Amino acid sequence: MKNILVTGGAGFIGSNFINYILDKRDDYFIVNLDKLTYAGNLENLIPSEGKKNYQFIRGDICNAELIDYLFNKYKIKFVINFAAESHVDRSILGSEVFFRSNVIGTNVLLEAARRYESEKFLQVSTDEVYGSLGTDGLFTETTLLHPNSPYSSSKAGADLMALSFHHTYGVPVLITRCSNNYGPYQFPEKLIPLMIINTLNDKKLPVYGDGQNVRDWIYVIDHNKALEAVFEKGKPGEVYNIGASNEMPNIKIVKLILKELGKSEGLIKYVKDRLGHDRRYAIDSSKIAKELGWKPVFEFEEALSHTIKWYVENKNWWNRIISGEYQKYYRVQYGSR
Ligand code: NAD
Ligand code: TDX
Repeated sequence: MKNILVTGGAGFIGSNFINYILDKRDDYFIVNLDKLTYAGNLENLIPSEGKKNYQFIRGDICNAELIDYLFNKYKIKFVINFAAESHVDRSILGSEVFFRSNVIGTNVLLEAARRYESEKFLQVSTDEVYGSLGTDGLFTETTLLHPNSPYSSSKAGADLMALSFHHTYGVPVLITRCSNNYGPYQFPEKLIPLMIINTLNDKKLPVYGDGQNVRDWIYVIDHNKALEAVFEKGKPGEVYNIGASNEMPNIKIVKLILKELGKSEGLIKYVKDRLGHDRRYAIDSSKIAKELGWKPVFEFEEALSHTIKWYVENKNWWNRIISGEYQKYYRVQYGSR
């Protein structure tokens, strides 16, 4: 049995990961530690609830005493760190919590991993640490770090801290840098769920700037399978890029969503651009393909259509977010909507 501390497992990618992995493996015992910030939602984990190899704990990764207690109590030997403040616009509105959770929190986990001689520490990072690309070229694992937002700089800081723990203390750190994810359970502040829900509610679709910023999209289950491959077969001290070679300008995605839901492009509203908005991300994931045999399997338009269907069928999930107790968080929005 592998006793694994998964942090941030009530968020979008972490909950998809736990549901996916526990469905498949009974040799993992997962302790899911999540602070349940606005982005954490235990409803995401209903498929895993009650499993004997799953335990949820509410708490903060910055709480060193709690982390020590959990490593001790559950004999933790493995860590997968998803926990983070993850939204770029929020980091522009206020960066402190990003530094706290993303940098200090990762440091607290690394210190525990060092003391308890962890066998693996997987840091879930992002392609945004590389900064922005021009019209051509791809991010590789050796691209220099050039983070541009408070969010991406906090993630880059965490990556560097993790690599230093590998170099200095020999903590078996693995780092993954993935491109933009989409799929079920994504909090509707991010582009795709926000546009789907606004379309369903006949609300305007706020497209930043000229809509030509490019992101490289990957379905969340492809990301999770890549994380599984890195966790099982990755080489400590290495960085692995993860992406599905699916570059797309934002406006094209917005139009695809409108078409799928049979609504007019009249709903599109171009709004003030994001400050410091990165122009283009695109990932070269040939290293993980070559060394670990992972490749994405989901085709974009089909998986997007499946995602739209999920939001259509799970109105209660997002209605509780956009109305009621979560509304004050949902409304913390950047720019003019
Ligand atoms: P999310 O915002 O949906 O979820 C983050 C989770 O972390 C939430 O459940 C929240 O409650 C928890 N959390 C936040 N601060 C915490 C703290 N101090 N202690 C404990 N729990 C805390 O984020 P996501 O989109 O699922 O992203 C997960 C990870 O993947 C992040 O590290 C993010 O940087 C990275 N990532 C995301 C994407 C993407 O497209 N969403 C792409 C690449 C990498
Ligand atoms: O209302 C919007 N209008 C708009 O045009 C929103 C929310 C976004 N956008 C644009 C900004 C970006 O170019 O869409 C693109 C995607 O935006 P987000 O969904 O906010 O994602 P991004 O900023 O690219 O960051 C995401 O991918 C990398 C995640 O939030 C990060 O956690 C991850 O590391």
